Amino acid sequence: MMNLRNIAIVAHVDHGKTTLVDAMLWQSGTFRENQDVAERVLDSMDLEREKGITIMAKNTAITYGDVKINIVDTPGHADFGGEVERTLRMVDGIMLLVDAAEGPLPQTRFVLSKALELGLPPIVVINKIDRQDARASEVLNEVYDLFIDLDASEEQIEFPVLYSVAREGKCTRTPDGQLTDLQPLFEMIIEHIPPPSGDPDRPLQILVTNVEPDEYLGPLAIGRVVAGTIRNRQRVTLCWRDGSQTGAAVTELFVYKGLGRVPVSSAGPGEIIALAGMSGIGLGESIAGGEAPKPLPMLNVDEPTLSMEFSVNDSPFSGKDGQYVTSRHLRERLFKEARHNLAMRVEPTESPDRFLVYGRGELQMAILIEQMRREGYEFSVGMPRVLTRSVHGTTHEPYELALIDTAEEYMGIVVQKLGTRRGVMVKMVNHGSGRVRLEFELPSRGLIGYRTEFLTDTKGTGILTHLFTEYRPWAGDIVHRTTGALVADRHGRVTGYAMLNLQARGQLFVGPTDEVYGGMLVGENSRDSDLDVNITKEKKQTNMRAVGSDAYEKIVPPLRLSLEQAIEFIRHDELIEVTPQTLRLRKRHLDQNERKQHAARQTAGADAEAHA
Ligand SMILES: Nc1nc2c(ncn2[C@@H]2O[C@H](COP(=O)(O)OP(=O)(O)OP(=O)(O)O)[C@@H](O)[C@H]2O)c(=O)[nH]1
Ligand SMILES: [Mg+2]
Repeated sequence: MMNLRNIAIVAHVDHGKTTLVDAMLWQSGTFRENQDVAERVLDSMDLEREKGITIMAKNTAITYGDVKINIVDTPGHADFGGEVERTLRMVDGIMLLVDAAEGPLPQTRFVLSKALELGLPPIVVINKIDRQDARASEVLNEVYDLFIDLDASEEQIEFPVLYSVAREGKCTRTPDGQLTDLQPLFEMIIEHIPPPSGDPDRPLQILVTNVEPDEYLGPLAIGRVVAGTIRNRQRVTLCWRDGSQTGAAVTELFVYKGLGRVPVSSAGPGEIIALAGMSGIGLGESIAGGEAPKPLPMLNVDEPTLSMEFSVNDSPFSGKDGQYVTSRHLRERLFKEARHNLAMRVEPTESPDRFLVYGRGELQMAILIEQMRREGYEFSVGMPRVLTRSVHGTTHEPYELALIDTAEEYMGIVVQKLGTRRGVMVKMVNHGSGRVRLEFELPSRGLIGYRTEFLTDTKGTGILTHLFTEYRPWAGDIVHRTTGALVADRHGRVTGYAMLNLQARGQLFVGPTDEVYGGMLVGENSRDSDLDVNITKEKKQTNMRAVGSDAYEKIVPPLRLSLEQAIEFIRHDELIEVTPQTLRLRKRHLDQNERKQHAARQTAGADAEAHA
């Protein structure tokens, strides 16, 4: 059997995983000396490159000496925790990266707890020791504390440690030792991560942990050979989630090499493979062989904590620039997503035009929305709602641990704002550097819509991360947005004249000549109630000379909300209209009278949803 190691690289967001994988690829001779390779090459999706974050876990493989190392790069953002959970089932150990200044953060804790549960041995890499504010030794102690906190076994706590500057592809075994290339890291992996076990002669068992589209071959099932040997052209049994089994034939068999896949004729236990011909098989299901095919335990990941309504776009501008606009299109696309993404679930509603999408967080939802609009879909989405549970007759809701890093001067406003959102401060650390680290426990509800406010309050310098912890009794009302909206009362084009008159009322979201419709949100009202306005008003011809053209220079530039900002802004009676070209905010009920009737029926607990 080939000398093999399977390892996942895990960490909190931005601690340098993808950068370290870059360096490992270069130093294992995957690229030619003068090859032109993008930085963070594994972040290959458009949205990943734009946002500078990893969204999907990805496989790559390198060879060091005569050992092949399969490496899985994972996302660090909490919303994509589902990706990490399934990834861990492919590997025999982890590289836990921790930023030498930031130390362990919520997602470090989450991924480590999942790895420890599976009994995976860790290698700890303290990265970014080149940072001015690096405090490697202290951070190592925090990592030990975290292991103890998570009830790690004796063996797990005796992890080997490396210190690195991933960006330069360098590391050292001691905090102030001489930096060398990554040889110590490769050696550590080979020494400390066990080779996969498994009998090549036993009946075949493969756990499907990913499905990737391929233009020519159709969907490829990616997974790990847990037992037995898979051969190209072989007949196998697909073991479905509902317990049923069907036959299929392997039409192509690949293993990973560098950034790509190479065809092979067979692969043994421990290999991470891609298979064509396994039509329809989904994440968490398995592929088996032999006379009496035996499925592997189904893969499950943590439950979603929030939901968002996706509906057909029924605005007057519907169908103007989207390619896919019907409820059938929406339905197929959403159900496809749920099949490929274990941390997401889709449910139909009583209306064929509306679906509930369940997920882990606002960013995860925003990424799905952004992907869909790029693919040509047009639809509406509502405000995120948390999922409540009934425990012995009382309503429970999800709680988060929120970690905040901010300059001391903004601490007051942060504490005050989170207080009104039912946050309780449980820890405060002052590193004496002018920055403080605060920990809050609060309902997930309290964080919905907070990020934008937080960034404004801390002048863009604060860091906010959070992690779902547990369900607790309902905390009571939380005020989401205290301001009302400026709502267009008719269809037409926005005029500069109308904007000049309206801008004293609040921040406008639209600019001159934008087309609006009745019921569309054109701005934020500075008062707490909605105000219907005519933003298409033309100036009377007779006054033409009274206002010179320079008056239009007084128009305050509109605030064009980003998708994330829009998601945070809308209330339960509002929607975001998403099309490939534009984002518009609107009232759910466009008609003024209908809106008034519904407003009367609103209930206090409208930001939650009952969940059995
Ligand atoms: N100073 C310093 N910066 C680094 C180092 N390694 C990575 N970075 C920077 O840290 C940022 C984040 O790096 P990534 O590799 O994208 O981090 P990641 O852990 O893959 O992030 P996610 O996948 O989104 O969780 C980038 O701007 C890197 O250039 C390092 O050793 N030192
Ligand atoms: Mg990354």
